[in-house]
Amino acid sequence: MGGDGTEGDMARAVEQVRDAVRRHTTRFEHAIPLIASENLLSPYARELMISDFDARYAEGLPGERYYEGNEQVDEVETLCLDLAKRLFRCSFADVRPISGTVANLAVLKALSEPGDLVGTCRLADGAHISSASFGAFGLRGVKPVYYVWDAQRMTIDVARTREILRAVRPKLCLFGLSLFLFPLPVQELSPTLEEIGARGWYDGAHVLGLIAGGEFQDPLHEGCVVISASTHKTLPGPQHGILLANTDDPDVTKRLASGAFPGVTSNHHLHAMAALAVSLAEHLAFGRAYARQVIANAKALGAALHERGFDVLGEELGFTASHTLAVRVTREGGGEEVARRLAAAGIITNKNLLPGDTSSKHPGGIRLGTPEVTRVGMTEKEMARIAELMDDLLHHGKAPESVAADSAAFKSGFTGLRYCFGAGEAAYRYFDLVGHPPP
Ligand code: DSN
Repeated sequence: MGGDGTEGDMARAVEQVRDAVRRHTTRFEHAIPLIASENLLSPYARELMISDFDARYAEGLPGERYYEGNEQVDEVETLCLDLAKRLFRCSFADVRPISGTVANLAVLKALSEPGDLVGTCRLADGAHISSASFGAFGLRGVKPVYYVWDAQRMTIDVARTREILRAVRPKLCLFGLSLFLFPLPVQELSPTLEEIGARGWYDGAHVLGLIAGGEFQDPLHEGCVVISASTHKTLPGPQHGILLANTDDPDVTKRLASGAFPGVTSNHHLHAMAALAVSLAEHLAFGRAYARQVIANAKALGAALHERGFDVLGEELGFTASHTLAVRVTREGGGEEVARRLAAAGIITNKNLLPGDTSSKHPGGIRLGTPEVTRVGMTEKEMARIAELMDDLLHHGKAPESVAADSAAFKSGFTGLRYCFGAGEAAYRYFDLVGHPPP
C-alpha cells in the first residue's frame, strides 16, 4: 500500500480489509464450495465467536485457573467437555488445543519422546503434513515408520503393514488422513499393536462429524487410545482442536492434558471453545442426519463424475465411504491446472497428491468434499448437476465465465444453513457491526 502512514491512510487500509472480506463472502455465496476440510458455523456458534470470551485468558482447567474472572468460562468449558464425552461416548476430552495440528503436537508431546518411531501413512497416500519431517513429527523429533498402502482400495494393506510393525516395533501408531475415503483398519491392526506394545492414535480431523454421527468407524472403541482432531470439517464447528480418549489409565489422560496445556497452548481461544460447545450440542441433535447426507452426497457425486468420464479413485468400493472424493485429472491437465480452472468457474476445490505421484509440486489429482454443500441443503440430485458443470468445463470446452454464471445461478437456491438451530439463516454473511467505514 502507498500513503504516508497518517490516520487517513490507516482508515483506508482498514476499509480495504473490510472490503476484501465482503467480496470474499459474496464470492463464496455464489460459488460451489467443495474443499473437504471446510464447513460453515451455525448462527448460534457464529455469535459466540464475537463474544467477550474473545478478550479473556483462562489457562488451566475449570476450577483450577491461573486467572480470576473465569466463572462463566468454567461453566461453558465444563459443559463443552460433557457434550464432547457424550457425543463420542468416551471418558476424557480436552478442548484446549487450538487446531488439529496443535492437537497432534499435544499427543506427540504426551505419548512419544524424541527419537521414537511412530507409524503413519505417507503424504502421497493421503497423510496430513503433521506426520512429515517438516511438520509436527519433525518438531517432536520422532521418526516415521510407513504403512504399506493399497492404492486400489485406498486404505492400509493390513497383512504387509503387520509385518512391518512386527519388524520395526514403533511405539505409537497414527491412523489418520487428509484424503480420507474409507475407514482405516484400526480394529484389524489392534492385536498387532498390543503384541508389540504400541499405542493407537487416530487423527480424526476430517471424519470427526461422521464418527460422531455414527456413520464411519469408531476408533476409540476399535483400539485407539486417543483421537486428536480439528473441529471444523465434517463436524461443522469453529476452527479449533480437541483431544478425546477412552482409557482408565490416569497416566495417559494426565499426559494428554499436560500435552495440551502447558505443552502446546497458553490460552485456548475461549470464544472458539464456546462456539465448539454449541456445535457439539447441535451435532448431538442433528449430526446423524447430517453425516448420512454428507456421505450420500459424496457417493452420488463420485458416481456422477465417473459416468461423465472422470477418473474417480476407489471405483470398486463405491468411490468413497466418507465426505471426500479423489479424482485423478492427468487427462484434464493435472491437479494444479484443473483446480485453478474450476475456481475460475466458481467451483472451489484443491489440487491433491495421489498415490503414485512422484513430485509433490505436480499433484495428479483434485480432492472434492461434500461437507459444505450438504450444510446448505444440497442432496444427491444437486451432485449430478455439479458433475455436469465440471464436465462442461473440463471435457466440453465451455468457457469458465459461462460455467461461473451457471454455478452462481445453481447456488442461488442454497444459501441458508441446515442441520442446526436457527436453520435457514444466511450461510454467507458479512457482519457490519459498526455500520460505516472509519472516517
Ligand atoms: N489442511 C487441511 C486439509 O485441507 O485437509 C488439514 O489440516
